[in-house]
Order: sequence, then structure tokens, then C-alpha cells
Amino acid sequence: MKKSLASLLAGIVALGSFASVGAAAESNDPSNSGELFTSSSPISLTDQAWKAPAGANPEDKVWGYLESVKGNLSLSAKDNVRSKFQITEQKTNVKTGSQHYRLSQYISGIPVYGADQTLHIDKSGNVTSLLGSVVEDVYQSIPQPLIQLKTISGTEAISAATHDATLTYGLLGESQIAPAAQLYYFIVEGEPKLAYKTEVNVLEPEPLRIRYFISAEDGSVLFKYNILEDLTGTGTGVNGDTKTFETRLSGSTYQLYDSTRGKGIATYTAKNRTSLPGTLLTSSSNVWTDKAAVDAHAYAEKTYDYYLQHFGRNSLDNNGLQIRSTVHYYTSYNNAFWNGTQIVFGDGDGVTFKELSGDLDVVGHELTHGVTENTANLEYYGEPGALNESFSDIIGNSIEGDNWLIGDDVYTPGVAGDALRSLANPPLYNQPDKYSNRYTGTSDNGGVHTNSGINNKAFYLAAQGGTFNGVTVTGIGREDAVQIYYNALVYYLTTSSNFSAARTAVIQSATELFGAGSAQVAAVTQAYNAVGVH
Ligand code: ASN
Ligand code: ZN
Ligand code: CA
Repeated sequence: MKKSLASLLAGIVALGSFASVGAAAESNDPSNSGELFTSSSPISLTDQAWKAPAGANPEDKVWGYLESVKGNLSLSAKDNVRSKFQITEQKTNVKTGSQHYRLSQYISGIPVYGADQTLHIDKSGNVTSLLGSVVEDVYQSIPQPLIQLKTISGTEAISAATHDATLTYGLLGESQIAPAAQLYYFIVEGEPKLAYKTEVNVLEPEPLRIRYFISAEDGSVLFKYNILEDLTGTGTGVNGDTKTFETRLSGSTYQLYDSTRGKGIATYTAKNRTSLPGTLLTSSSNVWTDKAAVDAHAYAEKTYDYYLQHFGRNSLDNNGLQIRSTVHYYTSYNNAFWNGTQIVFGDGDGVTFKELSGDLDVVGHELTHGVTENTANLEYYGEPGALNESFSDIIGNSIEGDNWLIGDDVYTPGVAGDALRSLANPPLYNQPDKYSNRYTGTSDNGGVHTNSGINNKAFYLAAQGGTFNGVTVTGIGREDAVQIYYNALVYYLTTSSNFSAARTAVIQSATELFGAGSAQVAAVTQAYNAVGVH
């Protein structure tokens, strides 16, 4: 059951106007609900005709004034205002000498949700205005026994909310605010109900701040909405470029969390330590200054979008898997990695690397490890390991799509034009570009970051074309090539695939996508011939 907040609060009347709560209340979008309590008519009771009896203290004035305007508050002559309202706050503005009161309407000692007021006494001691909302007269004739219908305790209401959120979002993490439940009269479609207001506030499985109104009669959910708002943040990345990305507002705190893609994209900081995922990044403004975090977040979004737009893939598992990144891992850490559940970025030592999230092909590389794990699951050792690395390079580099280099945007900040690896010319960075030159030792899991150059070169030749080792390849362009390689990774390759199996897989994939006699099949066949993989 889901009712609009408009209908829920329809029984509440703005002071003076006695009209409905206003245009904002028409909206079914719960994120607009904040307007409900500020959209009441302008100051309504500003008549200063009432004069306080001589010697009355300020609180007496509050009650005396309310008594005098009872008719405007939908109270009957026999009602005692002291039993219908309570003063909840009193503050004096030292600059003006005015006293400001906050009140709430009560029925049988229980506050009415949304029916609160402010009352103002100027420095001369005159009541100047009363603003806010009260419930209509008809709702005040609540049968006394309503409170007797209460069968649910506050603790049970909290459990009911937790249960409901768990059904929607899965197992919830630790509460960020100690759960509490307050009992109110809550107007549901004109009917006063006894309800608890409570909140589910967790960061896991995703940042949630859901406000619940739980029936005190039977524990059912009368109304709920997520207080968190989706917004677009801006920030400057590692290389000084300004960009936008999706964030969330929780209360007055912005979170580096994008709820608009799959099951979310969340960016954390390890605060230069090593526990993961660390702390969800937050900011008091939606302009973000943590450059490494800005890039990790924005590039995770770009990677998600690329997979969706180019391959129709919904995140790493094709089921919206939440993408988590942690920046500022350890100190001066010169690497980035996929740990089986999330990606992690070091800040670099400033000489070999700057913050590693500052390069889209690095982010795309690490996230592609997550795709591989969910598809071919190529063993991260020996030839399958080198293929695993190569597919991360190929797709990561194609997401950025501006050159054939890996890591050029974050590698050796003091040296211009170099990179970690090159798909076009692997030997430039000490990788083989043909099978006969492969590394056969045991370091780096049997050279996974070395022998990847062979498959990288085959991809490059298929895409770009060229004559290599006496073999001429007519290039088919990066887009066709990456479609073929992605399709091979997802459908053809297996845990133990070696280079020869990759050749077969890529040719079969090209045949599936473009046909047996196609230029694409010719290109990938010639490309593997050129790098000596048969
Ligand atoms: N950055 C490296 C990679 O993703 C980390 C590693 O050695 N696995 O390949
Ligand atoms: Zn890798
Ligand atoms: Ca790059």
C-alpha cells in the first residue's frame, strides 16, 4: 500500500486560510514533501488587537492569546487550549528582543503530526503573529478509546520498519542513527490514526534514510518515503578537469552515491589506511574537492554507461551489481585493484603514479576484472591470467577510446607522453607483442601483466590494421573489434583458456556477430596470425 503524502496530510489546515496544504501537497513525489510544511499560507493571524492582561508573564500571554483566537483554530468554546497545545520551544532573539515560541497541537496528550505552530511576542510584549497548521475541528472529536487501540510498542514499530526495508533492499547494515519511534496522531485520508514515526538509516546495502509511519494498531506501514535526494554534484578531477556526477543528499550531508545506475555506485575513502570499503565519502556542499574521489566516482559512472550503451550490460554482473570504489588506500600506494567485490585506488607516490583513479582506462580496467570474474572467469595465472589482464586493458582502453595507451593520465606525472602499457606497441613498455617472445617464468603469476601484450597487440591490429611480422591486417575499427572481444569474453572463453583458445574464441565471436566471410572475421584471423598465435 502506498498513499500520497498529500492525502495523508489532507486533514491538516494551514492557519487562517483553512485551505488545503497547498500545491506542494498535490505531488506524489515524496522528495517534495519538505515543502508541505513551508507552503502554508503567509502569516495568517497577525491581528494585534488582543492585549495581554497587565502583569501577565510571557507563557500566560501565549495561552491567553490562543484562547482569544480559539475560533480561528477550529476549537470550540468549551475546549481548553492548554489541553490542545503544548509549548515545545521558547527562544529570544537578543538582537530584536522578540520572543519566539513553538507549539504543537495535541489530542489526548499525543501530538498531531504536522500540526505545529510558531507564536511571536515583540519586545513590547505584544503577541504579533501565529503561524503554522492545526487539524480541523472534525478531527478533534476523536473518540477517547483510540489510544486503547494501540497494540504495538515503539520497539515493535522499529522492527516493522526494519522488516519492510529488508524486504525491499536486502539485509541492512548497521544503523547510523539509533532507531527511535515517536507516537503521533497521523491523519490518513482524513482519518486520525495512531502511528509511530521512525527511520531506517543505514549505509549498507546502500545509503538509505527512509521515514516510516507505522500503525500503532497493527504494525502496518501507513506511509514511507526516502529522505535522501538524488542530485548532480560537481568537482574537479586529478588532472584538473571539472565534471558532474550523481550524488545524494541526506539531511544536510551530501554523499558520493549514485542511485540512478544499477543498484548504485558508491565511492568510499580508506583515509590512507587499509580497511575496506572504508567510509562513504560525504561533503557539506555538492561541490566536491577530493580529486581522487571525484574521478573514481565519475569514471565508475562512465564505465557503467559504456557497458550499458555498448553491450547492453547492466553493471559487472549484468544484474545491476553495486559498484564500489575506495580511494586513498594506504599511503603513497602505486596501484589499483579489484578485490573480488570492489575496486581500490592508491594515491600513488607522486613520482611513479599520481592518484590512480585519475585515468578512465585504469578505472575501466579494474572494473572489467569484475566483469571477467562474472563471465569467462579466466584464471589469474599463466596464459588465462594474461588474457584476463588483456581483456581489462582492451575494454578499459576502449571506454576512454582516445589513444592506445594504458595509464597515461596518471603514470609518472613528471614525465610527459609515457604510459604504463601500450596496446599499439607493447615492447615500448617491456611487453611481448608476439607469442614467441612470451615470458615463461613464474613471477607476476606467470607474467600476467607481461604476456597480456600479445593479445593486446592482436586487438590493436584488428581494430586499427597494419602490417606486422609480414602479415597485413585490414582494420575494422575499434567499435567492431571491442564488440567481438566483449562477446568472446562473455560467451566463448573459459577459466583455463590459453592464447590459442582465445584465437578460436575471438574468431567464433566475430563469425557470430558479422558472418563467416566477413571483413571482421578476416581481420581477427590475420591479427592472431600476425602475433603468432595459432
Ligand atoms: N592494477 C593491477 C591490475 O589490475 C593490480 C594487480 O596486479 N592485479 O592488474
Ligand atoms: Zn588488471
Ligand atoms: Ca589514458
